[in-house]
Amino acid sequence: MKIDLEARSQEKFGRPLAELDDTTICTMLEDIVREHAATMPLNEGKRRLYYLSAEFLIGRLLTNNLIELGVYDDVKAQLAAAGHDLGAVEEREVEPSLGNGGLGRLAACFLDSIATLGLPGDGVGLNYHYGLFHQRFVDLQQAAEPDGWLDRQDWLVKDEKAYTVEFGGFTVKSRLYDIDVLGYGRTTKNRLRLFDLESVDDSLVPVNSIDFDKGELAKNLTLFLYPDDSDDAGRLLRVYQEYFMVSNAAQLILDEAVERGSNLHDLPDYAVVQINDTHPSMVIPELVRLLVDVHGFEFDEAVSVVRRMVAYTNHTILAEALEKWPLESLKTVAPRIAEIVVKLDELERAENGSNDAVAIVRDGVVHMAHMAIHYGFSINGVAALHTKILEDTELHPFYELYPEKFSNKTNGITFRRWIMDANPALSGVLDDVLGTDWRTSCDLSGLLAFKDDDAVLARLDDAKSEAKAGMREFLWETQGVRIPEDAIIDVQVKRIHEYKRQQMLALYIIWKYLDIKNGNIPARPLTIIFGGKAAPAYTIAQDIIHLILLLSRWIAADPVVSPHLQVVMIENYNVSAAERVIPAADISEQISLASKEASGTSNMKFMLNGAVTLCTLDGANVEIADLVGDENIYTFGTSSKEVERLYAEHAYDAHAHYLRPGVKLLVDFIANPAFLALGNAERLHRLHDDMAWKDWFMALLDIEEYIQKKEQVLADYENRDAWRKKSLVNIAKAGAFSSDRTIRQYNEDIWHL
Ligand code: AZC
Repeated sequence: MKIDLEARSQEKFGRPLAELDDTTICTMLEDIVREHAATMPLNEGKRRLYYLSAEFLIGRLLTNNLIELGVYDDVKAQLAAAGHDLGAVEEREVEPSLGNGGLGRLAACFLDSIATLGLPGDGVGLNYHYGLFHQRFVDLQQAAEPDGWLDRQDWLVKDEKAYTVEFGGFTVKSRLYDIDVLGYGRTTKNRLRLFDLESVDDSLVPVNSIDFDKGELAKNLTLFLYPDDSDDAGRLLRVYQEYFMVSNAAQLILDEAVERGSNLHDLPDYAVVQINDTHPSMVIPELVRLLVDVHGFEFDEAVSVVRRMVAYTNHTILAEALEKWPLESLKTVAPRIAEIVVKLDELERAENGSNDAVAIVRDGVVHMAHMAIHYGFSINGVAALHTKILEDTELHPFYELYPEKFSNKTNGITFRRWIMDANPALSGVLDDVLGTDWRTSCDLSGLLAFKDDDAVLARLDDAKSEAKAGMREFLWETQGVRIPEDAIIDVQVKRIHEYKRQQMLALYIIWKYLDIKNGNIPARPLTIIFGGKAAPAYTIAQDIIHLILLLSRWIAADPVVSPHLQVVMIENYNVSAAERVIPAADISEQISLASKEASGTSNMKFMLNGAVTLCTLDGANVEIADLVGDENIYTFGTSSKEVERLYAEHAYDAHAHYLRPGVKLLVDFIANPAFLALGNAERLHRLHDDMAWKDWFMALLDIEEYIQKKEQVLADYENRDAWRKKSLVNIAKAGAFSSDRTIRQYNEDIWHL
């Protein structure tokens, strides 16, 4: 592809490139890329993958697409010659708001790898107009506002395909929008296909509030991602969304298979469906419905076709995330689907001897994961430990029934975004040291040979400094905070959840604050950075945000402590913020309660960018630890086996842990009089009491060992040579976590594209 920006500027605007502003240039570049992508043919193959997901956290696309097309450096140079900075232009792009966290970002990394490997496979989801809420901090608390990203984006292209979806009592028409998905160095593409309502009405959304009229389903279904599901109306809305998504997806799948020559009896030769957690699992009864009601199949044959084409990924063992819908809700939303689900349940009971533990419908409740396991041909977990827990405990009865269906697919991250795009300085060093092959192979192991090479270690260090400078600028411009130049950067960025234990890091901060007050002055400043949103209905998570914001303000105002300790909570943390912060990190905080974090993916991004991990042996941390070896990672905490035992035997006594003197001091600090006066007393009391009496995710069990380990990390950081080596080893071993590897495994074991 050749781009001539000067000519384009003259042709479009009748003005030289030098005179255009950044926003105009951004749109112009997006147009150029989009128009070029429109001419690229799709990846072909008899069998096509449909990756169904309620979320695709794709991030900004311009830089990524310029990299995929191999024109990034050229565009940058042309802009520079006209006095423009591509970095500033990139900032004008609005980030799409189509995902919550890990599961959505994983889907985005997967699309990138599927396209890069040249496999025929599209993402299918929903076009949420306001996506996930925009987070603001008001009075040291999270406020949720609508994120009107759709008004200002330039990538969606209307597709001519449109379907009808029948709900109980009313029918809607859909509209399909596509975003082209390019692969690195490829001349062919895939698509992200986002369904919307034809009758959607944006005016239902009030300015500055995410509360809206839940009554008018034909107008509001695609307005928000996961509407607050804490009440019945919200929960029901989500079932409507899911059915809307899968009905459209199933119709699209059949349509395209027929276009490519399928007679539908051979559908599994033409299509394979990966369902990303249970949200799209109703695609199973919906495919059955279409085959029986529209295409005249016998029920049994329809089921046998669907069984050979659907695979399911589980992303969590948290009970509240494993979807269960009242059968009555399904009857309201889609009566025919409820009927088919009941028949699928009866068939399963007939086949497996009616075992309630694995039933699809039990006591009037539909277990979506059970349906996906019985009628899918594959089920996978997302890290070795997680899959083992599924097999041995959480889904054990299913594993006994179908051991051959189970497999592990450890998550991965795309190197295009998480190093080439996010960390040009480090990418440049790797090019010089290793040659550019790593950009396609994702193999960085050659770096190990330079473990004792001072020049290479120094260059890696320079790249880290450059990334830190970029982050400092970003935090100053977007958050108004200044970070000391020589600070150790310690980062925990992810959704706010008790199991991820941001509250444990908050307790460390309290400990450190008191330690500095006691005269123990650290060797250099420590900046602890948080980022993440809390579900609006998740009260304790909001309380944790409040505590962090309060600590941040409190410490900043303390003249004794503030030169040594700083707490930053990034407002509205998203993919763009991640791209600035992760490359700059020294310490990667992965401190979930062992057994609870299915995999984690930020752990992989930090490692790739040379941070050293401080972690529990949970999710993919276990695999990172195995790869880098003891001297290059810091692990602590109660083992996953022991945690499971404590839960099973109800043997964890939070209050006993609270009463230990060193611990009580820290927890009580949350509700100290000065905090109560400065902050929200209700929130602080609630959080304090929750930790002192319940502490469901056992932060108090691990806190002392955590503090000890963290202090060791900080001390070791001062041995600069040893630390640089640790950092190098982490980068060198990160190739194992390329999502290209993950996708190859999905393809070899499950999809067979
Ligand atoms: C997340 C898991 O919590 C995380 O550990 C994992 O890395 C990620 O999926 C990708 O597999 N799960 C979710 O985001 N789950 C939901 C329901 O949002």
